[in-house]
Amino acid sequence: MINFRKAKFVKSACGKDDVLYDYDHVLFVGKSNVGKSSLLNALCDNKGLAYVSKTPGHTKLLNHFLVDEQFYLVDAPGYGYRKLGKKDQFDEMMSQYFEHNPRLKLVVWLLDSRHEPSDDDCNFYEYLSKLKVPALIVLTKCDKLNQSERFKIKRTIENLFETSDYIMVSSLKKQGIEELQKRIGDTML
Ligand SMILES: Nc1nc2c(ncn2[C@@H]2O[C@H](COP(=O)(O)OP(=O)(O)O)[C@@H](O)[C@H]2O)c(=O)[nH]1
Ligand SMILES: [Mg+2]
Repeated sequence: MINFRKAKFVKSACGKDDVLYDYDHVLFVGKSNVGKSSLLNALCDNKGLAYVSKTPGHTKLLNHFLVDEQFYLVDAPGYGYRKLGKKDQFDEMMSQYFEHNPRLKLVVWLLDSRHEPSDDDCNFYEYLSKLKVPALIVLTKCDKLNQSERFKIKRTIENLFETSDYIMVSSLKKQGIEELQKRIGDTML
C-alpha cells in the first residue's frame, strides 16, 4: 500500500535537464485550471502541497512531489494557455519531457467534466496516443454536474477517445479519490 499522505515537494524543474530520474514518474497533465493542483492535494490529503490558483497558467514548471519514497507525482504546466504570438510553453518543455523520460510510467490526463473537450484537449489526445505510456483519463469537478450532465460527458468522452476507462473525481467533495489512489497504486507497485 502506498501512503499518499507521505508526499513532499522535492523540486521544480524548468527543463528536461532539471528533471529528477531517481524514482518513477506519474505525470498529471491537462489544460490550465482543470483542477490538477487541487487533485494532487486531495490525493495526498494535504491542502498545502500544490498551489491552487485562481489565475490560469500559473504553473510553468514541472513540480516533483515524492510520494511515500516510492515515486514522483509530477505536476505539469497546463496546456492551452498561450500568450498571443508566443509558442505554447507547454509544447517545448513537455515534448522534451515526454520524449526523454524512461521513468515516466503513467500519465494521469485531466479533463474538465463541465465542458466538451477543447481543441487543445483533442490535440493532446493525438500526441498521447503516439506515446507508449499508459494513460488514465480523469474527469474533474464532477460535483458541478447533475445526473444528465454526467451521462452526457461520459458519452462524449467514450465517443471522442474510444475508451470507457476513466474516473470521475471531485477534489472538493473527495469523490473518486480512493479509486484514483488505487489505480495509481496498481500501476506503480
Ligand atoms: N467545484 C470544484 N472546483 C474545483 C475542483 N477542483 C478544482 N477546482 C477549482 O478550479 C480552479 C483551478 O484549480 P487548480 O487546482 O488550481 O487547477 P490547475 O490550474 O489545473 O492546477 C480553482 O478555483 C479550484 O478551486 C473540484 O473538484 N470542484
Ligand atoms: Mg496548478
